[in-house]
Amino acid sequence: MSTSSWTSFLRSIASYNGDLSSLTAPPFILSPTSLLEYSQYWGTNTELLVAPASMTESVADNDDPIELTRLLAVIKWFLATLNTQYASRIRGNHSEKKPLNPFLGEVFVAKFKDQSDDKSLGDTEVILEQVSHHPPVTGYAMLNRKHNTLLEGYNGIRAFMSTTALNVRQYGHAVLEYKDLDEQYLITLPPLHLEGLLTGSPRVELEQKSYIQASTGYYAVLEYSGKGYFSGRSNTFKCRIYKNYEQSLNKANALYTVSGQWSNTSTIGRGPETPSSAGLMFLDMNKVKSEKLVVKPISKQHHLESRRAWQKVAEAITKGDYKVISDEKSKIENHQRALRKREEINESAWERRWYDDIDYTSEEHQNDRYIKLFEMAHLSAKNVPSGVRDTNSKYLNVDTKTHWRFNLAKFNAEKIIHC
Ligand code: CLR
Repeated sequence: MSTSSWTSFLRSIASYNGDLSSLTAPPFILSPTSLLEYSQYWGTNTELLVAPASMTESVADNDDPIELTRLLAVIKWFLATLNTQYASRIRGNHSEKKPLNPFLGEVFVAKFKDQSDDKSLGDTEVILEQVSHHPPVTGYAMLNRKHNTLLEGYNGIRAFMSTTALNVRQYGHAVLEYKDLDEQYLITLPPLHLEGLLTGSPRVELEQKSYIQASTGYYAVLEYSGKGYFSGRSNTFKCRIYKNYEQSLNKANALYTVSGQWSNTSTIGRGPETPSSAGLMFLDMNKVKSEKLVVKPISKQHHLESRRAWQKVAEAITKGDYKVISDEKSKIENHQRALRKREEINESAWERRWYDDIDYTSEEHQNDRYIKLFEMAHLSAKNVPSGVRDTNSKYLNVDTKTHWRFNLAKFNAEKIIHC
């Protein structure tokens, strides 16, 4: 990579503020993968994902209520997804690149195949759809039919530049549901930034907090830090678990604290701190199993499926053929522009395939279970950065409450695009 082009790229993004689609990057930091695919990593660890589904009274091995045991199991799974979403995904080439900017209606479907000997895990279907192009918003669902478990949510990315980092705020949330237990978990998406821009090796560091609110009342607060904050290590976190949101107002009420590195090992202890030496091992990421993602061959894919749609661009990026990259990208962009134009003339809108937009202010949603979870955790259910409190004065005047939600019935009725 030439230093001068890197420097001029940095200069060009120094004042950058807004949506990723308008960020133009030089070819050497382009990734051949669509940003849509980045949501697949919610589903990599099937064993941890489905474990809580079979945790009923009969497996209790201490005096804790089983609901608390299940929340701890959900946290294990969550830490494993953080690792695949933000760290292990790039382990091979060590730094982040700029993903392809998904077009409206782009989809990615695949299956995490059960590789266990006794086939007890079941396959997890991955169902991703780009529900908005500008700003980019992805709808995601991970469906394990064998364990009647569904994770679904959406993710809108906004980014702004500070002196040394690209800061990213995620709009949206995830909801994990164990249908047989009628139990739900609302999960907020952590703020993050890209470090290492100045040295040309960008990597993600999570920051601030994210929350997990269980329908059982239990509530977890995860706090993130990087090098030189709590400790000298990157990817550090501390997670405190409380009986409910009200109890969390005083740290001393924490039932358990888990701490360590979400990309490596973590320990657990009772109460508000984990004694670093005496803590009990909570999760060793090196021992977490991942299932294998099986994607249909490109020749069998529909033209809206990511890898087929971007095939020529991806090949050109791998070869470093800048002219073909830009020609093939323009073809996709022009086609999208023509579609939008036609919709405008016909006064119609692009029909989302498997996701619905849900307005929380509308009458029909007043008894929505998700709204209840937002209320329990005192989180704003408006269209604000994920994890913002309902009392945050900066966002009090935001009046949109539109969220995206997976519609299983639509997916089951799908005739053309299958995992
Ligand atoms: C997308 C949603 C996933 C988690 C996730 C992981 C990595 C993030 C990505 C999200 C958004 C886009 C992202 C990426 C890391 C790098 C990339 C921030 C949040 C940016 C756009 C790359 C910019 C490239 C530079 C060199 C400027 O669940």
